Amino acid sequence: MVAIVAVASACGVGSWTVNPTPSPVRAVHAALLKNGNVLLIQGSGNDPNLFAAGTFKTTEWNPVQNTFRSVSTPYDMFCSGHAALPDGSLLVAGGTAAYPDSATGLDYRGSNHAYKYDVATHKYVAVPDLTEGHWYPTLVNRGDGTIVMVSGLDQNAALKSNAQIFDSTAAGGAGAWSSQFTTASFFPPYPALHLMADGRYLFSGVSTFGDGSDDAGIWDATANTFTSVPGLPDRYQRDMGASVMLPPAQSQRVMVMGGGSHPKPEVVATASTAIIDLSTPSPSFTAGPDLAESKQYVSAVILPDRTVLQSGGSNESYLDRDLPSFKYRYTAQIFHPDTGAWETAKSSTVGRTYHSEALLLPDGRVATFGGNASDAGDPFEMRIELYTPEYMTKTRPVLTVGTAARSFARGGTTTFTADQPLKWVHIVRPGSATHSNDPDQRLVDMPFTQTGSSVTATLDPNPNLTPPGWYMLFGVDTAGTPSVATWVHVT
Ligand SMILES: [Cu+2]
Repeated sequence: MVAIVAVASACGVGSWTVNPTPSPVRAVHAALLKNGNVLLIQGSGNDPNLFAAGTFKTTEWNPVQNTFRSVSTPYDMFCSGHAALPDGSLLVAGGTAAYPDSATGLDYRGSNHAYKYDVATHKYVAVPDLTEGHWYPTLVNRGDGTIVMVSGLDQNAALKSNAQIFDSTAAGGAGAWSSQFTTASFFPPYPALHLMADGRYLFSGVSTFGDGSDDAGIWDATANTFTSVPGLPDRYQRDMGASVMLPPAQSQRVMVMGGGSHPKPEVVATASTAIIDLSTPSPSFTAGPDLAESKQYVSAVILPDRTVLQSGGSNESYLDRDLPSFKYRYTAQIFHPDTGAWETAKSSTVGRTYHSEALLLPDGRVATFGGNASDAGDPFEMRIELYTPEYMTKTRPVLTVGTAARSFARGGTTTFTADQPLKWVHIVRPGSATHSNDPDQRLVDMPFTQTGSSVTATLDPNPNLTPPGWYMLFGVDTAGTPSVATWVHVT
């Protein structure tokens, strides 16, 4: 392992800025849309009184203008799952049908509703209901543009590992769910699933409220078969750790970071990480370099210079937040997949725990949102804090991408101009995050040729590397500085 040379003072690289305007809604869910705005979904926002009143909220934040658009929210999307569809609309499924009921002793009950958020009209559009309720389901793309929805508490508050597959092109574009099936291996709520190049999924062992008893492994959603993978360290401390496919996706490596054991306050978080190389015949986890501090509720975000930012979290369950032992984790680090080393980033100033998220923005900054209970003493963290990486301060390469070049197929090419010689061209899937879970996040390398300013880049023909949809196209110059994003549509 190569030690990375410190490139800044001990306080770390980059900078953090608290957005002058807090979010008008509790950001339990955050998804970057193809128009560059961020959809922040509260639903009832973990407030039983709002649930009882039928008060469900969503806002669409424009990070350039710093404006918020209130969005009518048709059901309680609190603790739903979500993933972008091929046309860029956001599929939202499941959520909350009822809060815990002390009279019956029932836990949260899952909603069976599903909608898609239409980016052009800023409205939720109904799609068919799920067969049963799902509270804490994971939604993740497949190479054919369908979406797998799996796990969660059902309408009777029973934890089930049932799956359905949504095809947005079925029924004349109205969409349809497949019949429900039970997954070959049990998946805990919000399982971290990563689409592999061969079309199967890695379940990395990270989840929300999973106790570690369910093996990490590889799931074939078509044949519904499962093969365990060995070697995940601290498997009983991966609750709300982070799990990310390292850039570029062609390397087929997934990294697990941190985690705890909510709601067991006696189990503190881990600082350990692990990496699995899915391109090998019998993949297994190997230990990676520790985080600077133990943390659960950690977020991991792919940056457009092919590194990964980790931020947020706490040393133990947020339920302990009033105990002297509880500590927010403000440290942030950048992982360099090429050297396998962490670089120290500037620490954040806002604490983030349960129900917090982080997303890459098209300009290359990272926006962080949400968290139950804030370090300012409020019941929910409404502040938005932005991380500005070092590359934002550099002269950045400028890509000029014509309209026709903004749509291409898997196996196809796109031609545009760049004002600098480039080192890399790649596309990044917009984030769709909740509970440290962002399963579709990926950066896909596009091999290219450059003659003067003219660049022609090719997208790998394998559909499983690049599920169809909207992506951010970046070029990176020979100094490692990325351009800002141009939105492209992959068909
Ligand atoms: Cu939750």
